[in-house]
Amino acid sequence: MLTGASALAATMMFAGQALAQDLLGQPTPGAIDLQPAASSLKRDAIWFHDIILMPIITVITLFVLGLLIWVVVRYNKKSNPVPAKFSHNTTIEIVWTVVPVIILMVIAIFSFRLLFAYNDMPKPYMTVKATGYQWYWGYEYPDQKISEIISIGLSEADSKAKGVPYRLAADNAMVVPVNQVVRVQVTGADVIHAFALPAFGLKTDAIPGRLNETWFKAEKPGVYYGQCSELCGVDHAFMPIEIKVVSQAEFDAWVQSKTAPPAVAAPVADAAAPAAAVATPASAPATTPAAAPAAPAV
Ligand SMILES: [Cu+2]
Repeated sequence: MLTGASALAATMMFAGQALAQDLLGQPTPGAIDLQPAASSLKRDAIWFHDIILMPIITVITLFVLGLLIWVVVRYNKKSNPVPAKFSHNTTIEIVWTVVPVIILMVIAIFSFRLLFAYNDMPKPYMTVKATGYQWYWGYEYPDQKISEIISIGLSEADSKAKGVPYRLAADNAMVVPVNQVVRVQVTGADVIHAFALPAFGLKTDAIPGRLNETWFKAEKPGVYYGQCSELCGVDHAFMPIEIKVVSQAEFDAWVQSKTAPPAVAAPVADAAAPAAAVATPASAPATTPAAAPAAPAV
């Protein structure tokens, strides 16, 4: 019991410490708790984990540990030389059947409530279709009439140069406005991928031939990172998800830059981006760490 309690205390201290300096939208080195929430769904998920699951599992673990220690100390050969002969006890058998059922029902009530919250999408402001490819993502904005923007993970050198986290940052982020409900339609073009972003509590399979749906409402502007979360081949670890949450005005300007005709002089850099992006899939394998540094030199 003492070992268990001290381990728990150490864990809680560690968690409390990590919590104080957790980064928003990306993992924190040395941290052990869930990433801080940036959407209501994630907040609900954290509540379910911290208030329902963790206390239950802690109590059960300590209870079982106590039982084990009790049996070892009280009923070993030395302290209990003549063991009892009975092998059934109706009362205890009913208790250890009914109590777990009640525990599971309590968990189920909160679990289903969270599940329904995920399915109960408010009226969306916009839709983004996220398609998983081997090994990058494509983001299409049907409402804004923006055709698919290819998003490829940055090489280690590029990440370092830009000061962004390697294997989390991408060349083109999914850009969305803050405080708006964004519906994400998720599918896969070749194999099964998974669209996951911890800060928004998202994890949806990207399955070829099927259109899955999830949603989020980002509460704070910023850059949020996730990763493909279904083993999808050799470069599975190199297809990050980057969502850039901006103000409504910035989003409108971004949409303008993506939809403006390429002939206009001012947004040349932006207008050129989709063309460059579309060209990249062919050279996508070049984003692997081994090939990436070599590519610019050639
Ligand atoms: Cu994948």
